[in-house]
Amino acid sequence: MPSQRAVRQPPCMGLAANGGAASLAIMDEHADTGGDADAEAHGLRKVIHIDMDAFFASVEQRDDPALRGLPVAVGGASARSVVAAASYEARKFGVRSAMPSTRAARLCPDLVFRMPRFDVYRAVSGQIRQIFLDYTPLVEPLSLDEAYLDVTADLRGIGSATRIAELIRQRIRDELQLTASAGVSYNKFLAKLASDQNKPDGLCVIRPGEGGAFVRDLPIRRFHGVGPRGAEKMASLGIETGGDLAAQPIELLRRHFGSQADYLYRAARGIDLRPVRPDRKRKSVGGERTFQHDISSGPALREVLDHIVEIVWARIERAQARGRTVTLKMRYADFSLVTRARSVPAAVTDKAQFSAIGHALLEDMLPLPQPIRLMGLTLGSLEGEGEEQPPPPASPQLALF
Ligand code: TTP
Ligand code: MG
Ligand code: MG
Repeated sequence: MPSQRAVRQPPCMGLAANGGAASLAIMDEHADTGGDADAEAHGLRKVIHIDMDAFFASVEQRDDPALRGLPVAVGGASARSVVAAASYEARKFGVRSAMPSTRAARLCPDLVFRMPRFDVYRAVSGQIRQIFLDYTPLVEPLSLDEAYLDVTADLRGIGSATRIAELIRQRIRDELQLTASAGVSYNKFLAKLASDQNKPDGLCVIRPGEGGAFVRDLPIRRFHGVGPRGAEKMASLGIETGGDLAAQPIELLRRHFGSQADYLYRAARGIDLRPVRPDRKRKSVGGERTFQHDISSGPALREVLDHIVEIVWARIERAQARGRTVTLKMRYADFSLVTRARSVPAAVTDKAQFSAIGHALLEDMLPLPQPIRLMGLTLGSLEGEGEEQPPPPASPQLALF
């Protein structure tokens, strides 16, 4: 008798890189959510999530053939550096994003380190975005290498989300010599899970009715929006999987997870009502630092500003943010707050310019009337927000330290 303990197949139709047209056609009959009003009334959309494979590392391998097939880490090799991206060859050794570089080098002695080239990654990001926009105006970027697309009513009348996902993957391969993975489903939550399922160079479709089963055995840390701390808290409540989460009453989720509770409650059932938001308005990007001891001397202030520039610029890069206004904020020892802003005609495009504007604002304020306990720097007036100058940021920015 054959064993009854069959390996559980994820309810996801994966396609290998060269998935044949025949299998696509068969999938399409079932995969798409249908553009009819009935489906939409139930919150069903046709959503694709695209995510580039080992993005920074793949771009480095593309641009330097000597790196192809080798374990590559993008990031500094020094003791204080971390790996930003690891090629799939490097991942076989356990090398991962955010790992200290020294640990990565221990795991994989032949690891080749390359410094990041953000300008190139940004340019590629713009190119993939242009490809997406050929199929739908409803494109919501999540980071440089990924985006949600709502193709419920695609611009080319293709009708099949799976077909569109394959066309996009093929175009990324042909036009950019890079690979992307795609998830196709009826909402954002499931599409994002799906794009991760058959990485690299994979496609996964989660059809209507399959979401609940897909989520049931899913480790909770794979839920988009549940960070490492959230996962820890879940674990302390005995919630390890989507199924565990689905078993919790909404009241308990509200008590422990506040405003995220409704999202989690639905996600545990494969439901997500969030629309794909094109050109999501970005908040200003910034950061601030509160000092252990108040400072007032010019050299100390400049040094602190340099440090803040480094950290905030990294955030700007990550958020792919654009802005024309730099705002310097300082809180004096007596807690009074002062902000100074300067705008430039075109978006600030490099760190040196960002730093120079911040320093000019600081120099204008020296000497300070009293020591400060906090300094912050923000890039605002983000493109896509119209021509209006936004007010200086009123909301508290995330603390840097
Ligand atoms: P990801 O899409 O998370 O990862 P990836 O594209 O490298 O690999 P995967 O095939 O699993 O999608 O991130 C995209 C890029 O963002 C990544 O190439 C480098 C950068 N990044 C960091 O700089 N730090 C990080 O901690 C992570 C996760 C990514
Ligand atoms: Mg990626
Ligand atoms: Mg990504």
